[in-house]
Amino acid sequence: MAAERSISLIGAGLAGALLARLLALRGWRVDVYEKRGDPRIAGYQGGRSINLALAERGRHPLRLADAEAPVMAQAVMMRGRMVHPLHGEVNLQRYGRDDSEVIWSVHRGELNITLLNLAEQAGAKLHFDRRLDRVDFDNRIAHFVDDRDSRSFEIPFCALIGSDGAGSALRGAMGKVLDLGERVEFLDHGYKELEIPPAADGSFRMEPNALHIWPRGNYMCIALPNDEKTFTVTLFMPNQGGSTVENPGFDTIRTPQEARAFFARDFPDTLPLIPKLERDWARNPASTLATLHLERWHLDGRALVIGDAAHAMVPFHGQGMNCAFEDCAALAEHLDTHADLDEAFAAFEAERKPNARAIQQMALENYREMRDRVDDADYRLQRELELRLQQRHPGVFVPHYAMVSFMRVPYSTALDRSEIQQGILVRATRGKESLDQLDWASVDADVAAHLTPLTDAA
Ligand code: FAD
Ligand code: 8RB
Repeated sequence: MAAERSISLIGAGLAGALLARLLALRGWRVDVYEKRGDPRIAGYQGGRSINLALAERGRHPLRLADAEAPVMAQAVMMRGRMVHPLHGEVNLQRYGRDDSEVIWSVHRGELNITLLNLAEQAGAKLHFDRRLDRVDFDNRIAHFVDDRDSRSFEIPFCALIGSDGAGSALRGAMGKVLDLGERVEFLDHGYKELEIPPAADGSFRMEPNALHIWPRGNYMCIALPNDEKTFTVTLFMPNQGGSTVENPGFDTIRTPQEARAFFARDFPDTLPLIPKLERDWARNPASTLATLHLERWHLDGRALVIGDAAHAMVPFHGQGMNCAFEDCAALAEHLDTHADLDEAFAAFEAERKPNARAIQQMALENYREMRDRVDDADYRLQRELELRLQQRHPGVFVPHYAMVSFMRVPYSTALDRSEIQQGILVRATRGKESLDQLDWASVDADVAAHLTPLTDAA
């Protein structure tokens, strides 16, 4: 039945555009409704950090959609963390063993446009300036508003998929007819973005092939390269500081001038790189960070949420988009293999919910690591041991970062194994200052006792 293979997506962001492409390629009739104007005409109105880290998990769904090559054409390689200590030398901590184990910085606006064009080429119909307002699930009618003139539209649907981001309107509508078990966990830290423009000669002002980190204990800055030779700097710190200058918060830095003084003290090497610090500080608001937990992702076969709409997470593993892209590939697969939508949505939820949970937890944990641990001696010894154990036990001991960023093992598997491995690393290095002091026979025995070979989703 033709109408059965018809689906309406809410939101033409990263997940919506990719899913539209995947489903249209598989012969579905796809309509996508996006509240904003067409970014290909209007100019990109993102208002968000313009670069994102793309890892293997995100690249694979792009490959399935024949979208990898145009995306990678504008990507900048990031080989590792470039750590900027307050005192001491800048140093690169590689993410992987060689240049095949890296992550990539991609421009959000360009990525979105590339995917929209490919979705359209595959036959998906894109409808811009259509904001989902409310849904009559009984009669299967969705109500949209054009925010330019407040006109409203009633559009019938077979099934709705909410790829409308963390503030999902579809999730809101579903919540009115079904208890979704929604819980938002706010982090008491926020973020603010600043820009490093190109140098006078048009080149990058720092090493481009790295993700820069300025760890400062309870807060940090990071910077990702853009292909137009700029960097986006993001400052993460508590929303509320303490009473002393040692505990800054967004509330204790009250003016752009105080922001400059703060950077001069804590991030002195960035000051000459951010010429418009005061302007950026005043212009870009401090934004909040949160994890969204949702017990139920679908309303029988009528509606489903994916991506940030289902499981928004804090940014510290750079996996929000990568996870959303994995969702798209998984959903396309389930829609192909299940005869009815209710079953397909339920199978998708069962597969993805534990994995979303796992990456949400790992993302929270990576904040402490980035801001506070990367500079510690015991941490560095554990990383050194991790690499040695990877060589001694290939395919058995696989570093945490590699499982998350270079492989496609389910996030829940990565989390379980990382917890076991962390135990091994801690037991082996306790009281030790160098790997020379290790009792390798007992470390190997610990590995053999707790880990089995890891099989990647090939
Ligand atoms: P979105 O990409 O947010 O798309 C939602 C779309 O729905 C938007 O186009 C929106 O306009 C539209 N919409 C919203 N409401 C409605 C409505 N009522 N009706 C119609 N349309 C609507 N992830 C990574 O993997 N790596 C990174 O390095 C990374 N960096 C990030 C940096 C920043 C500053 C931010 C904010 C996020 C970052 N993320 C990163 C996370 C990533 O952006 C998200 O996880 C990803 O965009 C989720 O995709 P999505 O399609 O679910 O939502
Ligand atoms: N959302 C990233 C990593 C892990 C890096 C590492 C971390 C900014 C908002 Cl904070 C962050 C990572 O462990 O060495 N990979 O990719 C991206 C990150 O922040 C992005 C740019 C970001 N995401 C709201 C702000």
